Amino acid sequence: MRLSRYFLPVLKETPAEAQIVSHRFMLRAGMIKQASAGIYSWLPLGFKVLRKIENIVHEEQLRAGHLPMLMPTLQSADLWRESGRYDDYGQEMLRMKDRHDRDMLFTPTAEELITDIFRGHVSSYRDLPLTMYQIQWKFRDEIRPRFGVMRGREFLMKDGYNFDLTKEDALHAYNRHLVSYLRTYERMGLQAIPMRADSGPIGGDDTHEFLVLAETGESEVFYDSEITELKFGDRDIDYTSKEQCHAVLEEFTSRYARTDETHDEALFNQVPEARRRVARGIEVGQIFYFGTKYSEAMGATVQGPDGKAVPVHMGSHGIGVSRLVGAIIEASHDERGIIWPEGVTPFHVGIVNLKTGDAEADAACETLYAALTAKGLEPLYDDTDERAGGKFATMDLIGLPWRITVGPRGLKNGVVELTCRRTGESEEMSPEAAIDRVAQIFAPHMVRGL
Ligand code: P5A
Repeated sequence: MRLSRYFLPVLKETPAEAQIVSHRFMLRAGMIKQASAGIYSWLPLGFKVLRKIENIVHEEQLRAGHLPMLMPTLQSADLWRESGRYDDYGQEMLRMKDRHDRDMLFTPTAEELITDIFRGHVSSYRDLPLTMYQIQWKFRDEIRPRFGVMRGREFLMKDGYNFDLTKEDALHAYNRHLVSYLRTYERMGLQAIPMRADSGPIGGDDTHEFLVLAETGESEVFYDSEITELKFGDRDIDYTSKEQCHAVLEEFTSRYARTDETHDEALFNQVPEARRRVARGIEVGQIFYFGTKYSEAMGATVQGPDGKAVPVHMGSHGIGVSRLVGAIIEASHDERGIIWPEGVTPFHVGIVNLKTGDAEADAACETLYAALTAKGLEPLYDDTDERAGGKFATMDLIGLPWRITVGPRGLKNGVVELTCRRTGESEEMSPEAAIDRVAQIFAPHMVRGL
């Protein structure tokens, strides 16, 4: 992409309404624009990051064997009356009527709708196990929408639902989600810690939230510092293996880690004092096992091996896709702007032309741009006639992890400069060497087509 052709409405001033750093940088970098309280338009740069996050989520869900699908944002109230949640949800639910005076709602989550699909089509245990998921917009009329996309009213969620014959199988689905989530967050450059949590309006006893530690997080968390030393790494996990998935759950949940809702001071005090941590975190996902709560209320049964009808065991599993954009920025920035992890960066590398209009510099930039693009990389080429300082400030603000600087002086010696946004370190090299280096850096982070 050429910056002269792009829509990047960068703000010089810090917007007064933004209280936390991610919200400030998202507004300043022209990623989002508020449409009304807690509701945002995603401008091209922000939308690109959102799509990258979605793609990683899809890849990891497919790897775990889950089936992608899509359900509507508007639902009939009738299903929610069946489950008993129509009244429970209270003012968080946005309700409306259609022209026939029928009660409708904007989906805050989709347990009812998926259970209705299931009961309409599945009647035998032979069709189990089954896990389907979607990435779809949700609406919760939060009392206090704040911090930009972190607590929106409209937000993008990955929500997955598993259907199993037995509790044991459903717990395997739970563990499988835990493993796939660890890998998902890690690919986004995040450490998200599973913590025992409260199930709230979704229901059930078994639930973990995934928290990214950050001072600006909304949740207070209590944990054993040993948990932060665990790395998921590039493990070759067989998702169909109950033992392997269970072993990962054991490893990542055996130390004390709880949100304030489930915190137990006496248990916490058994952790050696030097390892006890009280901090704040951003909830980027939550997994639930709730057994037969919805299947019993809504008559979702299958015929078991003995011919008897039994309600299916279920769970649901969510990732805060739009919230993740903010969470990643909270975890990765400096005073000048965002520092995107390689896995989610909107463009892989910035090209800064120090002297737009200089024939040699222009030609070198064009060659770099074409060669990077041919390798499947996405460069953002600043071909504007802004002065060099302004170009660097914009690149730093929007957070591309790598920058290639091209100027007449370097070109005389046959070199360009490759700069790492995170460390600030620069190295001179030939344009060809810079292209190869960038291609090499991103090789493990190229999101394959779906
Ligand atoms: C699990 C999937 C559920 O709704 N039903 C379907 C279950 N879980 S949850 O924890 O309530 O939400 C899942 C994730 O969505 C994000 N989230 C939000 N993001 C931005 N703004 C909000 N107002 C908001 N509310 C929830 C969180 O990351 C949460 O973990």
